[in-house]
Amino acid sequence: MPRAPFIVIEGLDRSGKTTQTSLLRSRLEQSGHHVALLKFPDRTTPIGTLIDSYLRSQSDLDDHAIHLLFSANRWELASRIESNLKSNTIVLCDRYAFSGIAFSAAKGPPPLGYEWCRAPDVGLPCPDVTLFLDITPEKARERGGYGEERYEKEEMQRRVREVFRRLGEETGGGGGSGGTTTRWEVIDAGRDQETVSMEIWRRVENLVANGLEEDVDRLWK
Ligand code: T5A
Ligand code: NA
Repeated sequence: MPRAPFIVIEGLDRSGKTTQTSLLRSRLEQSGHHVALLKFPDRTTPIGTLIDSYLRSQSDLDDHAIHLLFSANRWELASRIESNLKSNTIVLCDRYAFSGIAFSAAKGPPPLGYEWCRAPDVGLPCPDVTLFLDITPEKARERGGYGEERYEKEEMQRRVREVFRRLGEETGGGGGSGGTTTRWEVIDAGRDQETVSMEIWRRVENLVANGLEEDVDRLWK
């Protein structure tokens, strides 16, 4: 029996990830699928509470330490992702390891280094498709404004976008360092919600209808 797909929605702050994951979830449920919706950071777990306090600048943590907490927050849910997929529940995820690397690698000084940032997430369940919502920092700023949380500064977002571009090339292309292998789809998220949501549906439709025969892959392994 085929298993359900693991779908990740990624992107810069304000690119519309939460809006689109929610629209996609409704559409999937309306077409009769079981869906488990995850969001990273998951601020509800004990580790998530530390992350939340850091993001709201209520606590300070060494850059390395917070990076590892973000990754641990994903590992907390790794087995749940796998068991859902095996029992034919689609896992839909709002941000994943790619955000973890992009935001930490864009920080500094001193820089943490791309390879160092990637290491703790090696071996996590690999998404079958990652939909990257691409938006310019200027356009993102028009939506509700930056400024409330730690990373919501335009220059930071510009650097984050560059790291995401590298991740897309290396991970989506199947080449680069580490074997994997997610299908990486770039979507212009500067358009209206309905247009973006129709395009997302077009990119997942076949995957969702057919399911997958192969086991869940491991990220960068
Ligand atoms: N982070 C995260 C790390 O550093 N390491 C990690 O490992 C992880 C997982 C918090 C921060 O944590 C960092 C990255 C972040 O800086 P978060 O909790 O996901 O991450 O951030 P949120 O604040 O919840 O979400 P975002 O700011 O990223 O916003 P979304 O989800 O991309 O956008 P959304 O859907 O909430 O929409 C934003 C606004 O735009 C409007 C919406 O109505 C809303 O007002 N909008 C549109 N407007 C016009 N046209 C469209 N197409 C629109 N779509 C949405
Ligand atoms: Na969000």
